[in-house]
Amino acid sequence: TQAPVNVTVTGAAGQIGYALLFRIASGQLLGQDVPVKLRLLEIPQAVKAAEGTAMELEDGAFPLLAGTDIFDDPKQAFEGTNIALLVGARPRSKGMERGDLLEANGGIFKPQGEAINAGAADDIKVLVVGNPANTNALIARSHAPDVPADRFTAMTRLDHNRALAQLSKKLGVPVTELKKLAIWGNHSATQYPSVQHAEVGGKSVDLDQAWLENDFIPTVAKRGAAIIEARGLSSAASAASAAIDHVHTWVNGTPAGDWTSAAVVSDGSYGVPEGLISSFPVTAENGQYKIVQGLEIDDFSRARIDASVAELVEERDTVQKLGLI
Ligand code: NAX
Repeated sequence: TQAPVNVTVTGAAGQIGYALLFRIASGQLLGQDVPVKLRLLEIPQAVKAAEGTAMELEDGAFPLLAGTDIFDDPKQAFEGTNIALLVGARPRSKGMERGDLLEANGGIFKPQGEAINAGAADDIKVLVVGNPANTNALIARSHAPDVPADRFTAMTRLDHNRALAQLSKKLGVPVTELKKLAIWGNHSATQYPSVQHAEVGGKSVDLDQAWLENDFIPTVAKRGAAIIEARGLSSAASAASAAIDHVHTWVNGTPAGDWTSAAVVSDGSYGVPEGLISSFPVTAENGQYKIVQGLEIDDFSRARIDASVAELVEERDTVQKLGLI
């Protein structure tokens, strides 16, 4: 039998953690034949709550769960880890400026990057969920110089799934009929959900530009705020589900003739400055995400991509000034 895969989850006592851990334990992250060992990282004040979640994990008697360990030290939590889901982050509190937010998160993602560099397994794959996800990933990555850059990703799969769901509803077709949607740029309100290359039942689709601009794009980009408004809490189960999808696709690949979306380190493709962690249409093969190449970008898309990438550049410049990268 296979040795368990080590999966580290940070922010394990939070609401995404609560939805995520049980799906990992049940085999949905890596497959029904892959045992997993969970390594939970929390801040000291939340370790007790994480212990409660670990008790419930035990009570699930999951056949694939080889054990759960809890840490409040990143060095230990990332020791030997194969997959790291960086969920815990510092939320924006009232009156907090953007720079303060980036600085507070730098205090989390810098030591985590260093710990990954020092102790993670050679095949480490990192997904950053905690916001601001793209720039947090950039910070972690810049402190892990020995880890190949393409192992650091940030999550825009939730945005991708939201886009699929909205288009499916609009066209009255199941999501399985939709292909080649893409999220570009930052996981923020500036993101660009693109249907420029979308296919429905194998054919390109002609959508009303007014609907795209006034309905589809803002609905997808502001969905997080709408969930908070309705639920009184931010998206959690859907975010956990997207994190599962992101890693599952990374490991198992994308189906032929389709792609998905992920924020990955830019190689300069489509004019996105090299080194930025920006969302692109991506395929996965042999455990590697690759930016889909050679797509024609129309003027509308160009302007939207540039606007979101400009925000990422600004975030990068801010963390650079703060000495975080
Ligand atoms: P919660 O506040 O419920 O949980 C966060 C947990 O992280 C807490 O238990 C906290 O103790 C822990 N934590 C804080 N600092 C830590 C550190 N240094 N090491 C380890 N753990 C630490 O938030 P939750 O709703 O679970 O959301 C987590 C993050 O996901 C937030 O930053 C949120 O903004 C982000 N999201 C990202 C999404 C995406 O698509 N990329 C969508 C959903 C979500 O909004």
